[in-house]
Amino acid sequence: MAGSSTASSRAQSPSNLSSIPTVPSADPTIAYTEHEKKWVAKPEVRGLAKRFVNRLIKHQTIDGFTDDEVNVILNTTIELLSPAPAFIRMTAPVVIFGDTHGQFSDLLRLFGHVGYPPSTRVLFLGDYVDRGRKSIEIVMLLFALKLLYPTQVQVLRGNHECAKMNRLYGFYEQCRRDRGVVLWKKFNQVFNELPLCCLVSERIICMHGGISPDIKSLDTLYKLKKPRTHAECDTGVALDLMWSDPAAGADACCSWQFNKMRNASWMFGTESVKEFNRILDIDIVVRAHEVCRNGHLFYCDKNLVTVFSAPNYCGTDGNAASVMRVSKDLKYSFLTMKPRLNKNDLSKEKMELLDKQNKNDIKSPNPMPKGGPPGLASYSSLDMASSTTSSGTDSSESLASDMSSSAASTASSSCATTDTSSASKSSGK
Ligand SMILES: [Mn+2]
Repeated sequence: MAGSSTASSRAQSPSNLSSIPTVPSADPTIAYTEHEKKWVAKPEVRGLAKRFVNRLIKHQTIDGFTDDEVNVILNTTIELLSPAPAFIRMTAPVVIFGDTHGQFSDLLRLFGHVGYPPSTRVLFLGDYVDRGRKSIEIVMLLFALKLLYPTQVQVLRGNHECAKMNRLYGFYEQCRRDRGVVLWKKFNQVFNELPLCCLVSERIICMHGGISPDIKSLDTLYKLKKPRTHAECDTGVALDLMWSDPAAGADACCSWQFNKMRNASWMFGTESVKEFNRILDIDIVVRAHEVCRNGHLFYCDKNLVTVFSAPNYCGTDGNAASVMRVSKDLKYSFLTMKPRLNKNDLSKEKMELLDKQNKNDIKSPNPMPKGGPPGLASYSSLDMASSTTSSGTDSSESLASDMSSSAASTASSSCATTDTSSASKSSGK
């Protein structure tokens, strides 16, 4: 990782950023996009992938499939993804999902509202595994859909798609219990092949964590290699894309500071994000990685938005879940699934925290009242209540997710609101 002095000196001299003479590297996304367009799984693998999808959607389980069959899906996913660069492109319209963390029934509920591939193009920002109880089901559904519709499904890597994390936070235990450790290792081989960053229609950049002081141009992303070892996951741009966070409140005026909350990577302020968007000539950063009370939250003068798609995270957090819909003409909106909370299940501390977050949200308008980020054609905010019902009933109530079942399907062990990086204690610090 770069030292903080490097970052701050660079941030203080923004003109240096744009004047670095670089010979543009070949854009690796072009070859990969062509590869994906032509790629078709063998008929028997397609048939198997369809059976996985059907069983998962209908019965929320892969019981009945052998380990060999799971391996066929995983090996074919590796075959499809190994030529993928760390940086990929997609074209809107697309629906963007944040963290899902093993909350499989909640993911199905969101899919039920936005539609499944291939009719809906989807981009996932990582953190499929750990915390919730159905991590295997989430990744198997996403990989099977990826094999069936390669250009309609993109799956980025989150910090939990690293063996060092998912050994500790639930995925390993689910694999060991349900399928065996050999399969856990195979899942992590697939995770090593996931891209880290996606540019949507040249205007919206997406990743799991956030930006990096070491990204100086698109060229940096063209040259980025997928991290395939612990050491590679724990350094440089790859680490930052999976781990960094925007700073809020008083810290938002700092350009870059060590991310103490994660014990890894950076927290970045408003000016850093604006500069990043300016030098890359993009409109907005879309990232996940942090739970939001309302499912999504704008930061940095609306130059960045966090999207989080696991409602009532861990069965305790009381948050809503959002997905971000980007239309063909780059208008965007959010579908928000509100948790139906049983306040008796929430601790006094949690209720106070939710009340506090509510007040903070008023300071950071969300959804955005008017205008929208510079460069985007327009902005609209729809929550699921207003955008998907036509009956005129109390839609927020009717569309609230059944949090009692969600809570029951998540890990009963306590979990933090955000990840703290035990992994990153060894990340070169
Ligand atoms: Mn994360």
